[in-house]
Amino acid sequence: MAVAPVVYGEGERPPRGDYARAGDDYTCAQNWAAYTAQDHDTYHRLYQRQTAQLQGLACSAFIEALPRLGAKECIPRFEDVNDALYKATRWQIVAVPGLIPEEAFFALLAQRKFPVTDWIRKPEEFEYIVEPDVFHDLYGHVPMLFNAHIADYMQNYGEGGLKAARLGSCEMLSRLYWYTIEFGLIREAGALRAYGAGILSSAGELPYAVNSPEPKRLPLELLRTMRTRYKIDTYQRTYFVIDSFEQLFEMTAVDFTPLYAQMREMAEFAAGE
Ligand code: HBI
Ligand code: FE
Repeated sequence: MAVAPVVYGEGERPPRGDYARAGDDYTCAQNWAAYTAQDHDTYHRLYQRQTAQLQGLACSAFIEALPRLGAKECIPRFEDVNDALYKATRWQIVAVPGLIPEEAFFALLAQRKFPVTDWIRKPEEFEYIVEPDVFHDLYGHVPMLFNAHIADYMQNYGEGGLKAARLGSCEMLSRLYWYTIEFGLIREAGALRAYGAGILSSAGELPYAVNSPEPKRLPLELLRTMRTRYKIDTYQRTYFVIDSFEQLFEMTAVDFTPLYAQMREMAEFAAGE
């Protein structure tokens, strides 16, 4: 296994950062029975707080699909989520112990499998957590996988990622993922709305990304986006905006090979430039 097992604290269930329980593809069993009442309560409270502020901030595809996740009072069983998700877009979710290496991540996406971290943050991390946990992955990402265009975009991204890895251009492609799937904004009937999972699963960044006068908002453009560095520990300084999911899908359904070559000759942009 490429990743060294991380030591986890007593009483943390499912064990956080224990990669020994994962297979070669980094997937593992969710072990739903091991969640504590406190784990379920944390999920329920995060779910309620975030859902209460979606109107006027989240895109309509997200709001419409959210109930299809099923349980909100407790962490859903992944197999139940899959019953609905597979029927809708032929996607499935698979449990993973946390962040996994890029190539393993791309390989799963290429098979229409989205890796969902199975453990949940501790109550003292309610406001903020650096790593993805089950709330971010499930609540932030999975509703958008019910959208046919996002579903296809994500599979393309996985295939493109495997190719970028061969071409040594993963970093550029990771930026596109970051500024679309994680922090993307969309214009709906003239108004800005969030579709990126990092925004949709954050109580503070959701109103900030959509309404604050502080950050820059630029139209999504492949070269500009892939040349822009990003922040992982603060709200974003720049957001990229699409006009429709069709536009995102069409823009990215091209061969990136010449773009990577072009970008190597070009300067990068700082996060808020
Ligand atoms: N692993 N579990 C998990 N979730 C992610 O979102 C993730 C990952 N590994 C790599 C990764 N994202 C990024 O490098 C993407 O740009 C590929
Ligand atoms: Fe994410």
